[in-house]
Amino acid sequence: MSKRNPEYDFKWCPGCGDFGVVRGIELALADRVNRLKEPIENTVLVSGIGCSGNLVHLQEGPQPYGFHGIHGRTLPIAWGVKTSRPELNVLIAAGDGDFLSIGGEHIGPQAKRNLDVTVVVMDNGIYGLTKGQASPTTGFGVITPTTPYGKLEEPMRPLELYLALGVSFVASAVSSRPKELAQFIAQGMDHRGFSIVHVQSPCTTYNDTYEALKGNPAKGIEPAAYPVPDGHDASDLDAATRLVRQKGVPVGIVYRNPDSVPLQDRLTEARERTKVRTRDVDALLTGLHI
Ligand SMILES: Cc1ncc(C[n+]2csc(CCOP(=O)(O)OP(=O)(O)O)c2C)c(N)n1
Ligand code: SF4
Ligand SMILES: [Mg+2]
Repeated sequence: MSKRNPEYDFKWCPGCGDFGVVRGIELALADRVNRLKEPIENTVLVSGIGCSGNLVHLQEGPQPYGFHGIHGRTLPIAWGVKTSRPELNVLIAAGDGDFLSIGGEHIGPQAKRNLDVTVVVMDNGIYGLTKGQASPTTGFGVITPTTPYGKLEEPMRPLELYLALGVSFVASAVSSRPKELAQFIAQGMDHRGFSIVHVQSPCTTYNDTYEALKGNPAKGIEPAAYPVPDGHDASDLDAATRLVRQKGVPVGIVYRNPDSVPLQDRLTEARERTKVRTRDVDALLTGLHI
């Protein structure tokens, strides 16, 4: 994507949380360009399918390369981009359905490889584009077109899942605070290894969670979102796990593995070893050992 496509007529609904996410990404990329003196074209933004996936067409201002992928397969696409062009900064934007449901099987392997990409998960607790069906993060008992008698499954707890799978950087954010979100995304992109910024991004049409996240004292609603406590040690996996098991939505850097070794370093090291073996094979083939 070199400029915004004027023929692309998709529009988000008024108040959709995804507006805050797109702003967060724009700010994080502008910061990266300024700080690292890296051209914005060095970033490839891979998105999935959903209201969230349309983000790739809705960037304002200077544009990264964009790849509007297929549902649930942002990680395989990003893996291909990063392993063939390791010098590129690869950023992913995917919905909760896309990333955690159809695409859920890809998270574990990429966490174990420590693929050096950053994922921004846009969690509205629903399938927005296809008109409000239940997603993995939809709450228990919630009525949707696919759960007319109330959802029978407990909601998935993505932050716990990421930590259990070995994701080496995990942040949690809300879309209504795009500047803060931008800082988390920037830190995720700076991290060498697999980073996920999980964003609560309310769907004003099918699952409006603004009030639940922010709270409303007049109605006696406590805010679900709270800042990660100052004393939290993000390098401590046990502390991170305890934090995400608490009630509510922590906002901040949850975990950063200080010993993270990205896949690219392992590949480089493996190639060094392979070179030696190739020389031996060459020598055998040319008869030099005989
Ligand atoms: C393989 C495949 N299965 C199903 C669909 C239909 N589909 C498109 S978007 C979507 C769900 C989107 O939900 P989510 O990823 O949470 O994104 P949101 O729209 O909420 O941002 C589904 C089921 C599809 N496009 N491709
Ligand atoms: S349906 Fe929901 S997620 Fe999709 S654009 Fe509208 S408010 Fe946003
Ligand atoms: Mg969704």
